This record gives sequence, structure tokens and C-alpha cells, in this order.
Amino acid sequence: MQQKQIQWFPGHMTKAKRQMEDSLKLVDFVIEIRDARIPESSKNPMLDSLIKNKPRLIILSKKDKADAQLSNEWKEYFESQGNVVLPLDLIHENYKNKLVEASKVLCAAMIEKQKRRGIRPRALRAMVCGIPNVGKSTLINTLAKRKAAQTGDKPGVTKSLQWIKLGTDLELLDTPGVLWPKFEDQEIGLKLALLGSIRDEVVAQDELAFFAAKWLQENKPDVLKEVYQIEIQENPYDTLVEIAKKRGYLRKGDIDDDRLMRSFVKDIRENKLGQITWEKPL
Ligand SMILES: Nc1nc2c(ncn2[C@@H]2O[C@H](COP(=O)(O)OP(=O)(O)OP(=O)(O)O)[C@@H](O)[C@H]2O)c(=O)[nH]1
Ligand SMILES: [Mg+2]
Repeated sequence: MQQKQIQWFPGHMTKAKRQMEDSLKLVDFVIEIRDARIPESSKNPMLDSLIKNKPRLIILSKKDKADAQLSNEWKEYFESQGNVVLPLDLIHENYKNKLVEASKVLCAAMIEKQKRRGIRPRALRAMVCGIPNVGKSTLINTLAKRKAAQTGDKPGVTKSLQWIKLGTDLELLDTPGVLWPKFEDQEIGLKLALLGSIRDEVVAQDELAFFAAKWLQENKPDVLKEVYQIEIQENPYDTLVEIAKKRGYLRKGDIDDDRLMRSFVKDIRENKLGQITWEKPL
């Protein structure tokens, strides 16, 4: 399949990077949100160099849509690299206390240091960041609402910066850092587009559908068989045709390709094929 060079981002990268650098000066640690279904592909390649040695809490969002077993494996993997990790369902779960506790674990050394110096530990400050569509706004909005919008300016920083207070122990900057994904690798791009982090206009639906069908028949053939009641074909396109026949995606006696590709991608996005994680830790 011919693949065109994809224009992933509109070109605000430099500005976004500068804003992140400014915000980073104000916080003790960073909350990086990644999509639990693609914990590797949904990272930002520059975050390591941007946050330098600040502690990082990784939230694996959309846990409800991901494979539970693999979410645990990813959690262990990132923890083995020295991160604190929280797989979360940002919509249905009440995770405020988990977040506060994890933050304290992450910043334990800093808190200890303050105590040794006789300083009463102040609230930890964090900023949320991540690539598009991972749930940054969802996290900030739910937390802000629950805490009756107790926001206020900090002295010495720009007036427009608002903080969300989570009890007395943690404050979040209410504007997230939007980062761009890794866009050199075609497969990463396809996964991001399939799960919604890249606008639909930039990748053809048939490319997404073909990629997904190929991946699924290699990794989860039983799911395809059961959900669509079909036999797997050697060529993924032929497997897709089986789905079209079963579902009656026909037009003038022919396969309605457009309808087939779109509804297959939609099924995946809506978890009609169950909880799937599209990559494993190394
Ligand atoms: N099922 C599920 N959906 C989620 C979860 N978190 C976020 N979403 C959904 O994912 C979509 C994107 O969430 P946002 O909070 O807008 O993501 P964002 O990171 O702010 O995206 P940008 O502003 O585009 O950078 C929304 O439709 C949310 O409802 C989650 O944990 N589970
Ligand atoms: Mg947002």
C-alpha cells in the first residue's frame, strides 16, 4: 500500500515547547498521560530532555479500554525504570486520592529534605502533559470540578496561571502541556490515528483498517472470528471482505469499501472488539 508522507502537526511546536519550559519552572514534578492501549507510541519523544531530572508520574489513561493484564505489565515495566505509574479510567473512576498518594511517593525525597530542614512541607506542584487526546482536559476538569474550583494565582507568576488545589498536599497547573507524538515511524502513526490521537483527515481510513486487520489477525485472530463470525483469510484485505459480506456492506452487488473500512475502524474505537492493547513492553 502506497503511503504518503503525513503532515502530523500544524506547526506550533516551537511555541508549545517554550510554554512547557516556562511552566516546568513552576512545578515539582510532571504528570505524563499516555494512552494505556499504546503506552509506548503515545509518548512524546522530547519529554525526557524537557523535564530533565524532575520526577515523573505516568498515568496510563483509558484503562477501561485497554487489556487489563497488559496494563499491569506496562505498569511494572515503567516502574522498573524508576517511574511511579497509575493506570486509570479518567471518566468513571474516583482517583483523586490515588493521585495525591502517588505524588507523595514520587516526591518522597523532596518532602524528607524539607522536613530535615525544619520546613513544613508545602503542597506539591505538578503540571499535566501529553500528546493530543490522551485525557489531559478530562483529568483537569474532573479534578477541578470536584474541588469546587479552588483556584488562585500564585505570587510571582503570571496572573493567568491558575492552580487546582487537591486538598492541602497537591496543586495542579490548570493548563496542560500539549505535546506532539513521535512521528518518524509509520506504525506508530497508524496506531495513534487508529486510536484517535491524530486527526482523521491525515490518514486514509482504509490504511487504518488494513493495518488493524493485519495486526488483529496476527495477534488476536479469535477476537476477529468471534466478533464477526468469520474465517480468517490469508490476506487481511480478504478478511475485511468477509466482514463486509457478513455485515452486508454491499453496493450494487460489490463490496462497499468505504463503509467497510469506516465501520471497522469505528468498531475498534468503540471497543466493539473488546479491551485491546496494541503493544507489549520489551
Ligand atoms: N473511556 C475513556 N475515555 C477517556 C478517558 N480519558 C479521556 N477519555 C476520552 O478521550 C477523549 C479525549 O479526552 P481529552 O481530555 O479531551 O484529551 P486531551 O488530552 O485534553 O486532548 P487534546 O486537548 O486534544 O490535547 C474524550 O472523548 C474523553 O472523554 C478514559 O480514561 N477512559
Ligand atoms: Mg484538551
